Amino acid sequence: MSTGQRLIKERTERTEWFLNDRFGMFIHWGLYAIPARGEWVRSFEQLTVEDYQPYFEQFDPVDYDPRAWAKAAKQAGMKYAVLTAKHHDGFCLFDSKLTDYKATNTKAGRDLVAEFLEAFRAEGLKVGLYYSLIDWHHEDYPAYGDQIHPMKNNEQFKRDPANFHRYLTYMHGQVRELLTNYGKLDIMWFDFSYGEMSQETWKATELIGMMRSLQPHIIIDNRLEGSGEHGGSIYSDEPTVYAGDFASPEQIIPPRGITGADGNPVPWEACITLNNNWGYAAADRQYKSPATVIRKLVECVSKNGNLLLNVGPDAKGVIPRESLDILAEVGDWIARNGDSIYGCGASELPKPDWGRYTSNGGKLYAHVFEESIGPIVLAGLASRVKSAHLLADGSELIVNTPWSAKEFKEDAFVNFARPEHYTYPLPDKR
Ligand code: JFZ
Repeated sequence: MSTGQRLIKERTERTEWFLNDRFGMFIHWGLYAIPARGEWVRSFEQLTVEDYQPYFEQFDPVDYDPRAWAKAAKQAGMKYAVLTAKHHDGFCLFDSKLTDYKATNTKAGRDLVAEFLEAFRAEGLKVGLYYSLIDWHHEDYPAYGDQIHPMKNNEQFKRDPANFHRYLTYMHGQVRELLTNYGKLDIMWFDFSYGEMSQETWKATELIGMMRSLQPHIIIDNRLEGSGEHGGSIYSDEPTVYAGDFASPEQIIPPRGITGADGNPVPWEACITLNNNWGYAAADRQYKSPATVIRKLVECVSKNGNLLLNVGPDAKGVIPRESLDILAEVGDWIARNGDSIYGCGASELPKPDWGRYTSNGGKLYAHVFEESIGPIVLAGLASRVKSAHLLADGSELIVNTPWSAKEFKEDAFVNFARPEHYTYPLPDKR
């Protein structure tokens, strides 16, 4: 067995639970919840360290109750959650010994990561942490190239890249803290690589070696390597050790899922926001409807992928009401239809006209997205459909060929007596 084959085999074993669970909660939370203009505010508005400091002084999440977050996630049907332990602004929600720029030194006065982990584990969810490779606060993090980041004129632009090794010691040290002091972590979500800032610039082989020795089972995203066109060796049949366990398409669902060079599916997880921001953005009211979220979840599963759906709690620590309402409706649907999501993946059939299929090998789930004008057609399945039922209530659906469709001999026809008898009644009140 080649090294690449061994790495792919290990990846397959590690990601088994992940591909079964399918649906998780992403949580972007930090000082940026106070300006409430998204987590990139420091960069986009070219704020200096001093400009940003008041948010550190003000940070006081009096309503932070991770047990309420965990309940909302669980009721939404989510099986795991990933919290920003540190985002690009460098502020740590955890009690790192390696910096003073942390929640314990704010009015919060406590380790917010530890409380998050405890609360989510208590609800039976798997837990992950997002850790930003980029750090706008650390004095040894070098300036950005100017191709993607509007950081020119910022004081950080003058930093000396010769001291980058000190940042690497810090970054590796913090990852070691997270993997040592917080019990079993299921996911580590690094973000992100760009240009030269990727792969061994992060001392990625060493980092992964340390991580695997501390927590061999942990699954890691693919952003220690580049993203986008340099999507990384996770797609190849000879991945690097730091290629990651899953690909992380952002704000997009891959058109055809993701297949590796060996023809086998590559684990992936689309990360998607509920409105148009990751961090809390008070003015952003453009929330997706529950029906859209459900259909996007189905789309991910129908392409062998996961959905990591983001919430951005506010400065007090509260998940926005709009987000909670959407999650509640999604959860309502999953409570009745979860068998078509968990443990399911792509069916071998082409996408049907009226919606999507998911399958767990034994059963085929027909997700009817369109209003039907008659029976839905299961193209090519004439001799294969033994019976059909509504998943939500178990009621029988009649499979027969209408008189006007006798010539379509390859196909099966499933009847719906009334519109509300669609396989999956989708809430669409928005
Ligand atoms: C990154 C973060 O910058 C963002 O704040 C959020 O955390 C998201 C989940 O991940 O978003 C990216 C990452 C890479 C690119 C653009 C946005 N890129 O390579 O252009």
